[in-house]
Amino acid sequence: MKIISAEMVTSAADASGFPDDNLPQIALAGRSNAGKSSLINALCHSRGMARSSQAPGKTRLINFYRVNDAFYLVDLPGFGYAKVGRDMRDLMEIALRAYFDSAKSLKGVLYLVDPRVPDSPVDHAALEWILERDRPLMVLAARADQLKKAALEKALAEIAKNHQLPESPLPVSSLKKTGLDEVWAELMPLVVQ
Ligand SMILES: Nc1nc2c(ncn2[C@@H]2O[C@H](COP(=O)(O)OP(=O)(O)OP(=O)(O)O)[C@@H](O)[C@H]2O)c(=O)[nH]1
Ligand SMILES: [Mg+2]
Repeated sequence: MKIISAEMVTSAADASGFPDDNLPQIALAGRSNAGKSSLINALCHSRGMARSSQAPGKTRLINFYRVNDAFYLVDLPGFGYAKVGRDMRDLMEIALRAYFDSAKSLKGVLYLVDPRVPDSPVDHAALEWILERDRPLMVLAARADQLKKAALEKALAEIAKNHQLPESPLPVSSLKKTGLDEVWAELMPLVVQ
C-alpha cells in the first residue's frame, strides 16, 4: 500500500467521540503490550504517530488514524490489562465494548498475539469475544523478530492449534518491518469502497 497520508484524527472513550463519517475502519486488538501501536506506525511508515511504550497499558482510549483520507486504522486499548486499577480497567472495557457495538464501518480486526505467549487465557477470551461480534478477523503473530526461526514456526503452529484458527497466524515485526506487505494485501480488499 502506498501511504500518501496518515494522521491521528481523534481519541475517544465512548461512541460520542468516534468519527461519524462512513470511511471503513480496521481495528488493531490484542493483549496489552502485544505491539498494536507500533504496528500502526510501521504500517504507515511513521515513527511516532501512535504512541507506544515498554510499559503495558499505554493505549487507554480508542485512537483513530486516517490513512490516505480513505480509511481508518483504529488503535484499541489492550485486552485484559490488570495493573491499571479497577476503575481504569472498567473504562477500557467499556470503551472496547462501545467500539465493537457501534462501529458500523468496522470492516475487519487485526488481532495481535505475542508468539512468546502462544496460549494466553486473555487471548482466548478476547478472540472468543471478537468472534461473537462477527467481524472479519486476521490473527497476526507480532514481534516475530523476538523468536528464532524454529521457535517461531513452533509458536505459529501452537497459536493456530490453541485458538482453533483456520490458518497459521501471519508473523509480523514492526521492528524489522517484515510481514507488512502481507498485512496490507489482506486489508486492501476490506478498505476499498
Ligand atoms: N522487538 C520488537 N519489539 C516490538 C515490536 N513491536 C512493538 N515492540 C515493543 O513492544 C512494546 C509494546 O509496544 P506497543 O506498540 O506500545 O504495544 P501495544 O499493544 O500498543 O500496547 P498497549 O497500548 O499497552 O496495549 C514496546 O516496547 C515496543 O517497542 C516488534 O516488532 N519487535
Ligand atoms: Mg498501544
